[in-house]
Amino acid sequence: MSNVEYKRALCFASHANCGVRATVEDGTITKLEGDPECTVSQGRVCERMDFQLEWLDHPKRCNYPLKRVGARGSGKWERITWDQACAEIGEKLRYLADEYGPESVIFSHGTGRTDEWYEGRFFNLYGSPNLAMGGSEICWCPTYTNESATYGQFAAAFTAAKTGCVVLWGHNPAQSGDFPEHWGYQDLFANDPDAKLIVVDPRCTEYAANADVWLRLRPGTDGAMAMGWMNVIINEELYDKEFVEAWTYGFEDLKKAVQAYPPEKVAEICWVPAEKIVKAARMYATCLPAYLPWGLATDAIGRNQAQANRAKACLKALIGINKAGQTYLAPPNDVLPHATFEMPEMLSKSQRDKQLGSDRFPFHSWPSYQMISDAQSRVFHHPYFLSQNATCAQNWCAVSEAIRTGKPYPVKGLIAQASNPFSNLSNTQDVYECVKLLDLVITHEYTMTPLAMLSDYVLPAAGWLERPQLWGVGGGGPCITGVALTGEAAVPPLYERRDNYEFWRSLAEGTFDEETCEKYWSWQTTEEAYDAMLEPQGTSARGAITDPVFNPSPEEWHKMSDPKTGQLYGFGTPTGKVELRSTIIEDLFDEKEALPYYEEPFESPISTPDVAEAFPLILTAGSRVMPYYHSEYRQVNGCRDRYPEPHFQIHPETAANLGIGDGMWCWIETRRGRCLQKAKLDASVSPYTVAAQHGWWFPELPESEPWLGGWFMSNINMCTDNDPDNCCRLSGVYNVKLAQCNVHRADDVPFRSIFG
Ligand SMILES: Nc1nc2c(c(=O)[nH]1)N[C@H]1C(S)=C(S)[C@@H](COP(=O)(O)OP(=O)(O)OC[C@H]3O[C@@H](n4cnc5c(=O)[nH]c(N)nc54)[C@H](O)[C@@H]3O)O[C@H]1N2
Ligand SMILES: Nc1nc2c(c(=O)[nH]1)N[C@H]1C(S)=C(S)[C@@H](COP(=O)(O)OP(=O)(O)OC[C@H]3O[C@@H](n4cnc5c(=O)[nH]c(N)nc54)[C@H](O)[C@@H]3O)O[C@H]1N2
Ligand SMILES: [Mo]
Repeated sequence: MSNVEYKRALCFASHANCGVRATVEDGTITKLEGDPECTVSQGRVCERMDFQLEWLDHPKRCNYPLKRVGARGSGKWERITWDQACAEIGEKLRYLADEYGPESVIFSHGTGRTDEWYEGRFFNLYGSPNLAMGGSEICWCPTYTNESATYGQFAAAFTAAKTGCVVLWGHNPAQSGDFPEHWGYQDLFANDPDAKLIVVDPRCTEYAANADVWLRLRPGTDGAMAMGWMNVIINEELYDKEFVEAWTYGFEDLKKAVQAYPPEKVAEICWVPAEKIVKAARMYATCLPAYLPWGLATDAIGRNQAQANRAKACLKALIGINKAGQTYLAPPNDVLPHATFEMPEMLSKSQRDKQLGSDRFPFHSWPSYQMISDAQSRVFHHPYFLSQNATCAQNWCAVSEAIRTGKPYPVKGLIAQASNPFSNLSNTQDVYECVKLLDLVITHEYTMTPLAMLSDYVLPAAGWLERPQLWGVGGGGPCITGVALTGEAAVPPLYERRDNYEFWRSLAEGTFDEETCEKYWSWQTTEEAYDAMLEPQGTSARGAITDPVFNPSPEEWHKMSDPKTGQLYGFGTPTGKVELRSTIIEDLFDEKEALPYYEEPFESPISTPDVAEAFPLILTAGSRVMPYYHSEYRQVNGCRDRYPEPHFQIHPETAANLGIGDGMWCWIETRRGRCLQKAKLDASVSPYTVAAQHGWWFPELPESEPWLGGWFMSNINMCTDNDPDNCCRLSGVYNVKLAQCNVHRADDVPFRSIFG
């Protein structure tokens, strides 16, 4: 008789981290299904579960440490041991630190698929401020920084038991599905079937099709739209007067600023009728509680990013913060944020000052982290923001410049974990050229990504089924609320794979002296590390599987007093109020930047009419599609067979004018480059917009130059931009969402010979 066990895991195939029940027979997983006992996801899982077992032991998985033996990109490797790999890498890292300074080594960090604190811990100990080249710079962190500057924290989203109105602004949970947005909305609308729905999106998403108001705005004009809503809400006195009077700073200044954005003018900018703008603004301000969650689009639009997000933050504040079902900030408590495990205090001021891009773009780097953290420390007693965001944000444009020019100092080494910059950073041709200029590239991966193919060492990563998992201690709100939910490894790591914590611990052993390792890397396993993290919450890695922690959250806690100091909490900003006029931004820049405003995208029919002549269509790039996750699963049959090719949406009239039929392969081209995708005729996008998918490469192609998995072929980031002059002026955030493009049929490409 076989020995059957059931393991309770959390799926890390996306950020939703749903509970999964794994059936393990004689040490082999035979079935994966939603875990009905999971308090959060309650048995729900998405279609990605269908192919997780195929991926666990797929022929394209990395299983052993590899060292490059031929020229970079030649595809020639030698299998070595972890000990040898880490000893050799450690020696090289010590050499780079001695010769060029530890700041010459950077880190590539993708979307939060790991716990993140261990990479911060390693880099803070090593002495480099450059946790670089990551997705987070254009994802979530921009909103996090803006909201923290505005009201001392990022808005958590865990209290919405009731709603009068939901606004999906540049956010489509029907395809992006991240917790709590997607699962949470189902519950929200189930509780309040008459709740209003407003969608601000250039495409007709599943939610837009059912919305009370759909604002099909011109991509990148979000700043104007938010200012327009505030114009209506303030002039018609629909805002929460009591809250605004008692708890905001700079209202009169904001009132003046929004006068420049009457609905008629916003209609002209955004290409949306004025009546619809007014209708949406009134609905949002009067159907309370109204909930406006985070959405990626405004983080990723480049130039106007910071001010568009500031405008959104002010819009949230006008209807009141810390009320059930609205923007809610997790309250102060004694739970250690996981960011403390990064040990930001180990990085000296002089090394922090060297962070690439921080001189030109101080609003997304150490100068702003420090100011925001100082302000927060009155309310929160831990270095909350400081460490959390230092690991997330980094200026890809500045990194690229430093690699190319050696200024302000040389960049020589790159460590990448859980990230595929060839698919996900803007201007991929630049990524390719920059990687080739580096002396040392190390990748910890599930699979041979184009970056892995160009690496000196590739280390095999254990996936979520092969390691314990911890959810909720990371992120902006939860780490302060003290939510903790854990899962267990279903099986031990296959082959010689090691999990993310073990990777850094192994690398630390090769790099630092014994004393440092004993002191700072004493936990032998991930489980031991999680035990230490969860101890202050009175639980352990195993304990929180069956008994997760959820701290209660009082409403309007900003009116309460700190029991330790007796002081009123207020908000964690320099004035203790919600700063509609930002004193932090004013100190970092000038008076003009302290209030939100709209600025045209770096390329648009208005800002660059000459460019728009040659590239008349507006590209929006990378709207999510299920079940792909960025560049993942292109080699997994269970997924690829169902969704074999990249597509872009184009209006049938536009397509007809260009001689393009449904399903035809086309070139999408911008000033930077071009890529191939198949046309999907779709009347729901406007005739002037095309919406292309991101994340495409072809792992079935050779793993050596010139193919390198076909990173350049259908990759929309061949078309996006990373020129520092075109980035957000405050934060340096680059643009992965939009550009001016043209589209034409690709009759010249021998698809059959490439795609089979
Ligand atoms: N299936 C799948 N799910 C995912 C991911 C994935 O790769 N695949 N990635 C995960 C990650 S890391 C993230 S950050 C989230 C992001 O998830 P979302 O926040 O949902 O982001 P997107 O799908 O990129 O875009 C949301 C919507 O913004 C619209 N949009 C495009 N340009 C603009 C604009 O200029 N203004 C406005 N207002 N809207 C615009 C798009 O049409 C799209 O419908 O998804 C997560 N979930
Ligand atoms: N044009 C355009 N570009 C975009 C976007 C867009 O909307 N448009 N979205 C941007 C956004 S929001 C983000 S967050 C980034 C995402 O950027 P990335 O995070 O770089 O995206 P992925 O393709 O998911 O790459 C993750 C890699 O990590 C590996 N991996 C997954 N889990 C683990 C793990 O636990 N350990 C290790 N060692 N490896 C693991 C996977 O195999 C995969 O190769 O892309 C950005 N790029
Ligand atoms: Mo993201």
